[in-house]
Amino acid sequence: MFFGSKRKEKNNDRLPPNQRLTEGWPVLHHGNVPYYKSLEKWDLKIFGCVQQNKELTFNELMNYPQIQVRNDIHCVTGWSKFDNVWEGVSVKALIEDMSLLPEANYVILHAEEGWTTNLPIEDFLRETSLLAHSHSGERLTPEHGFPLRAVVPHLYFWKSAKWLRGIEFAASNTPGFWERNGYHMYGDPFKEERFSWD
Ligand SMILES: Nc1nc2c(c(=O)[nH]1)N[C@H]1C(S)=C(S)[C@@H](COP(=O)(O)O)O[C@H]1N2
Ligand SMILES: [Mo]
Repeated sequence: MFFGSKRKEKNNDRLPPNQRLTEGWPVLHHGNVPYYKSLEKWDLKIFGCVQQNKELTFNELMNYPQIQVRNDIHCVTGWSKFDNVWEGVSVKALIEDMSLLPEANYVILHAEEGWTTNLPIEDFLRETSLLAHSHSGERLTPEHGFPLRAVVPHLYFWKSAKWLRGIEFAASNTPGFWERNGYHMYGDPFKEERFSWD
């Protein structure tokens, strides 16, 4: 009894307001799942407020320092999933290699089919942000973002673009797909920044 209530107390710190814990892993997105037969035509474009635009092949990207992180994810629709183990390229290490212009204050992540999401550059550059290719030691499935997705765990999970194809640095904060449709420009789950009016 004592341990039970103690655990509950701990979970309450860890679970943002009005979220419930899920054991499975829901699949959620707008649009179609891309199914890649090969990654020959895949690239990641880095552009905007940088000295030089870059287009990296999947293999070139994999040469950057990789990290493994464990974190909790929180979807704005109300589910949270604890203890996700991700593996992928460290955003910080990748971006250190790009010469950003001083006005690069925001990031727009571009996914397949023109889907986008926006966030401040400091949030993207956190040590816990990564471009993940694996979850729980296995390659991402097409539904969860194969071959590469962003993971920015301290914001609601819609900021973690699946099927990432571009990273744009921008001087101003331009709303992405869900942000244009009423979602919050920042999206801190612990402050319940779900909608633009929150
Ligand atoms: N490209 C793309 N990425 C996306 C989305 C999307 O619609 N398109 N939806 C977001 C939302 S709302 C959530 S909750 C998570 C869901 O990721 P999952 O399906 O791996 O759980 O992906 C995010 N990334
Ligand atoms: Mo979501």
